[in-house]
Amino acid sequence: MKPNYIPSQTTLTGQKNATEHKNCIGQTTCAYCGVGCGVDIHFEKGEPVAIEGTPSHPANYGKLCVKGNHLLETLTSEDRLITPQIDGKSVSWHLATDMIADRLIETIRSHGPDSVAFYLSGQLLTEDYYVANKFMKGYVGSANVDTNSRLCMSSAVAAYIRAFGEDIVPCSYSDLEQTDLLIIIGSNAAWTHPVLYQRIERAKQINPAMQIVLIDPRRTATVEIADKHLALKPGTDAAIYNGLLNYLANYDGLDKCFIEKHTENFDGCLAEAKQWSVNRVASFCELKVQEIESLYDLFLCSPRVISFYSMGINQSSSGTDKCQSIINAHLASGKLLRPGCGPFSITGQPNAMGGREVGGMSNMLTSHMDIENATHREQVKTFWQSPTIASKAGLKAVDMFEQMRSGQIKAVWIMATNPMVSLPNRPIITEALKACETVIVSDCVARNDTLEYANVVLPVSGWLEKDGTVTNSERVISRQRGLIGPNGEVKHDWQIICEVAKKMGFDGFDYQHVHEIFNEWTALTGYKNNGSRQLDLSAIGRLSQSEYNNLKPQQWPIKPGGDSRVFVDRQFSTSSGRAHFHPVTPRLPIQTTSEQFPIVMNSGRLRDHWHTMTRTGRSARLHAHTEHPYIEINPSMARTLDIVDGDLIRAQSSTGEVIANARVTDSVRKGQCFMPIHWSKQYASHAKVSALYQSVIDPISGQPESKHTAVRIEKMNYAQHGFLFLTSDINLTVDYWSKTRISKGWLWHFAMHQEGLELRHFLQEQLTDRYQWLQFNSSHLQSVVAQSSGELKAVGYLSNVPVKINSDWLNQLSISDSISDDQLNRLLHAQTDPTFENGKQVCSCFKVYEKSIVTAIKEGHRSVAELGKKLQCGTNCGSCKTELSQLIKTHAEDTHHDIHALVL
Ligand SMILES: Nc1nc2c(c(=O)[nH]1)N[C@H]1C(S)=C(S)[C@@H](COP(=O)(O)OP(=O)(O)OC[C@H]3O[C@@H](n4cnc5c(=O)[nH]c(N)nc54)[C@H](O)[C@@H]3O)O[C@H]1N2
Ligand SMILES: Nc1nc2c(c(=O)[nH]1)N[C@H]1C(S)=C(S)[C@@H](COP(=O)(O)OP(=O)(O)OC[C@H]3O[C@@H](n4cnc5c(=O)[nH]c(N)nc54)[C@H](O)[C@@H]3O)O[C@H]1N2
Ligand code: SF4
Ligand SMILES: [Mo]
Repeated sequence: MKPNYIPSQTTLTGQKNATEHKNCIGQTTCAYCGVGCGVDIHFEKGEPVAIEGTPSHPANYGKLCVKGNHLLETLTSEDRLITPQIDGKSVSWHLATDMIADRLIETIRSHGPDSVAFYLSGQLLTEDYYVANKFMKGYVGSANVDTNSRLCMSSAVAAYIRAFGEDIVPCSYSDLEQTDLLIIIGSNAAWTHPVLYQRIERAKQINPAMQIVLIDPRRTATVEIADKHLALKPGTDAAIYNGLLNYLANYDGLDKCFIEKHTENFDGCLAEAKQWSVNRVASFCELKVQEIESLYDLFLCSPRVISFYSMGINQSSSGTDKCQSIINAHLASGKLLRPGCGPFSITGQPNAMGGREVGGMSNMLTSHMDIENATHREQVKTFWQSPTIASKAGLKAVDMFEQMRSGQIKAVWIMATNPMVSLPNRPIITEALKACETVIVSDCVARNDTLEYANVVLPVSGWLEKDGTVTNSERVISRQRGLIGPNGEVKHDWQIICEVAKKMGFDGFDYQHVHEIFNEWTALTGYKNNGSRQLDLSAIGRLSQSEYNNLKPQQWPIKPGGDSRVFVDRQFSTSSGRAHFHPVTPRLPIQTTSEQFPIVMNSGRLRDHWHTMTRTGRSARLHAHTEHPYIEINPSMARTLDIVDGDLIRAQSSTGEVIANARVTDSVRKGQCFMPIHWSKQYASHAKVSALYQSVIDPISGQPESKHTAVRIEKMNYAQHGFLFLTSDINLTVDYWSKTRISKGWLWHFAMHQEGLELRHFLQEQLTDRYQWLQFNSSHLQSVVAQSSGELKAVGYLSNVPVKINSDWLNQLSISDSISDDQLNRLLHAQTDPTFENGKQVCSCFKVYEKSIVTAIKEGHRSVAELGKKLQCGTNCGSCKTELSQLIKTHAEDTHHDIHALVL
């Protein structure tokens, strides 16, 4: 019989390699988003060979999106961090942890507990997070322990706490299947929470009466599922919900009984909302009165409504109020805590929720206790038997880096996040890391933009090696299992923290196995809880190692009978037991446009990349969807600025600049542009979009305003444009470059201000191996091709205009054993083999390209299902289905025009 999981025997001293198990399936969870899908890993002869969704996991019931499907490709040992380093030199663990312990002790002794800080991540496991938080708050005695969740969830958290008295997400995924109206606001779920999106899509197929309204200034892939799209002026969402509350009051849409019995401060809240007539909302949000009215009518008349929100709401200088305005409308209408209803904040990272539960942020305690509450502090201290407890909230991410810059924080330990790329205002973050005397970075990769500033670098186990639990967006706790042995000398994050803690003389960190941390933490959630907080995991009980290894996904609150709805008795976690309304005055973004910077820059995610690409960047297949960074601009702006699609353009803000290819599209509104967040210094010279944002934050949550900054845009005029294929990676020192991975190497686009580069010479200098070189020069093009034993090793072009070469063709040539004279000739003349002119790869699972899809559409395959039957596209993970629908819309019309033209 096949085991349904592989236990990993992890101890502080050694690890048992789970791959000793031969042919079997190991179960764990996906490394990426907050949907928290279960994955089955198939092992053959101890090697992970295939991945599929776990059929029984309640988050995904067997489905996986494109990122999940390609997870195994990210497990390469290339560029893995495998040994600890001090100042760039490999050292033993013993030395590294000694040094950290000494430095922290010394810093705390000389400058006090608040001179040290931890900067953590929603990609840590709950157990890692728990010990890090215990270390700082209970033993160092400072609450300077913050996390990248500050950039992600903190506004949602602040609003839930303000409204419910506790950080409770009051919905489940199954609610999405039972609702009448789903408002998707500030989320591009089609790309960012794809498996959830597919659940919604299916729910709508089963119940076509279900209405979906998308509210996003951009027309994103998520529009495919929506009955209506409200492309509002960015930053104006709170007005929509204020106006809604007013409308509900005017048209008998209030649940007076619920308001009366279970809430407080409604009148104050309504008084503010009263000022928002439909007309005022429409003009504030730059929408039509009729668009607003029909949304409000839908809300009023639908018995069950969900507002599904994410970064378009949270990442704002008024994010907490925006979330609160959403909660206000649901409280007022009583449309929450019932099936198919509620204000549903969707978490981004795989364990953002776990981090919130253990109190991983600087203004929280642990187990949903309040750091400002002396009784809570005392309870936690007693439970931990810790020498101290932080007496006040610590610094939030942006302020924490500011205090590094000003010298108050002298030691920081960064784990599982890449702040140089993800925090706003890169110049400030650079100064902060340079100024900080001790920068410790725990990561899995050998290179990222933050590691460059570390004095001490620690190699950590990554996905499939690390072992613990995660909590997803609907409060389901799942095991993330360590199914393969660790690379090199890597250790788990919790192990490293515990080793340092012990060296510092702290006595609460003597765990032999990760399940002991889990047991301690779940017991703490129940300690003196007495029903005062929904987060009580004590019913899970003390688990043995094998029970822990076998732990099935569990949604909390954990109750007999399996109903895990929250606040069933309508007793909220506030001191009065009532939910709190809070009046909201809509505020516009702080980083506004000006004469100097007239255009709004929005930022967000792509379908096939994850954050700063340290993982998805390892998969050639995931690169294929979007090879190079781009900026979306509206056609009217493009005309004014004389920009055409594909031109290199520069966006400059008051803090920095980016350069990328223009994508001219009417999916962004006039006066706005959009850039994906994923490119770091490792992948492009000028595409770090966060550098454009100022350190502007929400006053309550401290969340940065990462969706709205002001830029000016101009076209770049380079003297020379180049294109390279190389089998190995190089440091390209030119004015502009970006690179993408193909299966046997890298492709670069580059550009230079100066003329006169001799390409062959330049490449020969970069490459140490000896190759056979072919060269072709014309008045406008230099081409070189290098081979070794018939294999293609390098291709380069330089011209005064951008050189377009099909990457699949190069990929194909790079993997063939020999290249024909005809292909060499084509290479030298930069003429792609016509069979490869396929357009972009739309379906990553079956490698289906735009050209064949368009041909099939023109042949009459006019639905996603028909395209799937013909070409297989969209039939595996389904992540490309929205793009297929968009192609059908565009090209079915084209065919219509073609026919029309023929008839004429
Ligand atoms: N493929 C992929 N999936 C991911 C991730 C990833 O890196 N890649 N990251 C994960 C993480 S950590 C997170 S936090 C989530 C984020 O998930 P999402 O929030 O869905 O993703 P984003 O693309 O950041 O932003 C969502 C949308 O907000 C819109 N927006 C901008 N300003 C406004 C506004 O003022 N109002 C409204 N209503 N909308 C606005 C943007 O146009 C964008 O389409 O994704 C998770 N999933
Ligand atoms: N302008 C703009 N900025 C944004 C956003 C935006 O939409 N616009 N989104 C924000 C949001 S929502 C988020 S969540 C952040 C994400 O931003 P980051 O958290 O900075 O991005 P990641 O690339 O996920 O960084 C994770 C790092 O941890 C490493 N790592 C992975 N697993 C582990 C582990 O188990 N242990 C350790 N120690 N290391 C590990 C990875 O190699 C990588 O270097 O970006 C934020 N910044
Ligand atoms: S939706 Fe995709 S990225 Fe998110 S957890 Fe599921 S498989 Fe992973
Ligand atoms: Mo996030």
